[in-house]
Amino acid sequence: MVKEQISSQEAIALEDKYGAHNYHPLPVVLSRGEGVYVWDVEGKKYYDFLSAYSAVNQGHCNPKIINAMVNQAQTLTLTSRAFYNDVLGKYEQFATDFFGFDKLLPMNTGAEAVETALKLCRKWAYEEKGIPENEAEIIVCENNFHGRTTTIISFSNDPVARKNFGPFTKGFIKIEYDNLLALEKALKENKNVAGFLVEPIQGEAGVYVPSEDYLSKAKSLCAEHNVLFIADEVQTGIARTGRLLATCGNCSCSDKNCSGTPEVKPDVLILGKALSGGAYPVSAVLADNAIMDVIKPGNHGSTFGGNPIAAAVAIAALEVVRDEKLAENASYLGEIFRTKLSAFAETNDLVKLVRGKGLLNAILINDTEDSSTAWDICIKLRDNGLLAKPTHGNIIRFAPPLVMNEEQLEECISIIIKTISEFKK
Ligand code: IF1
Repeated sequence: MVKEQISSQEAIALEDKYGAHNYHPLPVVLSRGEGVYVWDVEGKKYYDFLSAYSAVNQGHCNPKIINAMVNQAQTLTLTSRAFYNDVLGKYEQFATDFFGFDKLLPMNTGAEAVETALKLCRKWAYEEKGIPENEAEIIVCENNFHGRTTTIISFSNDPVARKNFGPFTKGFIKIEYDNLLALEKALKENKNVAGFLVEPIQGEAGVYVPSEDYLSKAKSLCAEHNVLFIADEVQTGIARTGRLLATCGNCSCSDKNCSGTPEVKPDVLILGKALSGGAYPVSAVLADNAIMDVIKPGNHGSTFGGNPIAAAVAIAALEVVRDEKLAENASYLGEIFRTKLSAFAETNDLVKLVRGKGLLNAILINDTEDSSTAWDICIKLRDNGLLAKPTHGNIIRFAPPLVMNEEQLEECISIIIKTISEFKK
C-alpha cells in the first residue's frame, strides 16, 4: 500500500497515543533526508545540525552506502553466525586494516559494543592479568554517557537515566573527567583495576573537550598499571572530530599535519553510529590478538551481529569517509564554525562560550540549566530552517553531516547568529 501522507500533527498524535514516551522530540516531523538536508512532511527544508547524534556523518541517504545496502539486501540479509557468510570476513579485514587493529568483534548498537568491551576487558583481566575472578574493577568518568543498558547506567550519574532501574551492576570506580591525578590515584589505590573506559570528548555531558595531553597521559598511566585503555568512540569516531578517530590511533586519514594529540592507540576501540552512516545499526569492538583472543566460541554473540548487510554497509560507509576526506573537511569547517561563533559570543549576552573539535561543537547558553532558553532557541532555529537540540539544559550541540561544504556552513552560521541575535526570552 502506498504510504499515505499524514500531517505533522497527525504523526505526532500517533506517536503520542501508540508510542512509549521515552523521548521528548523537537516538534518537527521529518519525511526525507538527502546529504545535509532533511524535509518535514509539509515539505519544509532544513539543515540537519544533529546528524542523528553523529550517526549520519556521511550525509543522509548517502548513495554509495544505500546502494551497498540495497544490493546486499537483495542477495543475503542474515545467516546468523551459526554459518559463515561471504561478506563478514571481508569487512573484518577491511575495518581492522582501516583502524589498525588485529581483530574486530561485530555487534549492532553502541550500547551492545560497550557491553562487549566491558566483558572483553573483564575476561582479559581474569585470564591474562590474573585478577581474582569477580574482583575486576573498571574505572569510568563522572558525567559519562555510554548507553542505556542496566550495567551501563549502573555507572552513570544521570539521575534521569538511573532512577528506579536498580539494582545495579558492581565493579566500577568513578573519577572526575580530564583529571589525571584522579586517574593515577584510582590506579594506585585499587589493585584489581582491569580497564579505564573513557569518551575522548564527553558528548552528552555537553561536548567537553579534555586537555590536549589528557588522552595520551591517561593511556600511559594505564600502560604503567597494566590496565586496558578503552576508548568509546561511538560518537567521536568516524571523522566527527576532524580526525578518523578522536584518539587518533593509527589514523588513516591523509591529514598528516594533524595537530591533534600524539597517536593514542586504545587497547580496545568501540565504534557505532556513523560506522554505518546512519543507514543500519552497526557497531564494533576492535582490539589486538593479545586481548581479543580471550574470546572463545560461545562466550559472546548476537543474532544480527556481523550480518551481511551490516558488513556491506560498513565497508561502504568507511570508504566514503576515506574517499571524500571527511575528517579533513570536518577539521577545516570546524575551525571556521568555532572562530565565527566565538566572535559572535563576544558580542552577545546569550552565548557564554563555544567549544568542540571538528564538527562536534556546542554553545553554552547564558541561562540556568533548568531554563527553557536553549529549547526555545532550538524552536526558533527550526523556524529558520536549521535543526539542532539541547543536550543537558543550557547547552546546544551543533553536529552537521561531515559532507557539508563551506558555503552551506556559512549559511548555517548566519542562521544561528540571526536566530540568537533576534531571540527574546
Ligand atoms: C539516547 C548523544 C546520548 C554514545 C556513546 C555509546 C552510545 C552513545 C559515546 C550508545 C549513544 C546516543 C543515544 C541516544 C542519544 C545519543 C546521545 F550523546 F549522542 F547525544 F544519549 F548521550 N557511547 N548516544 O553517545 O549507542 O546504543 O545508542 O547505539 O539514548 O538518547 P547506542
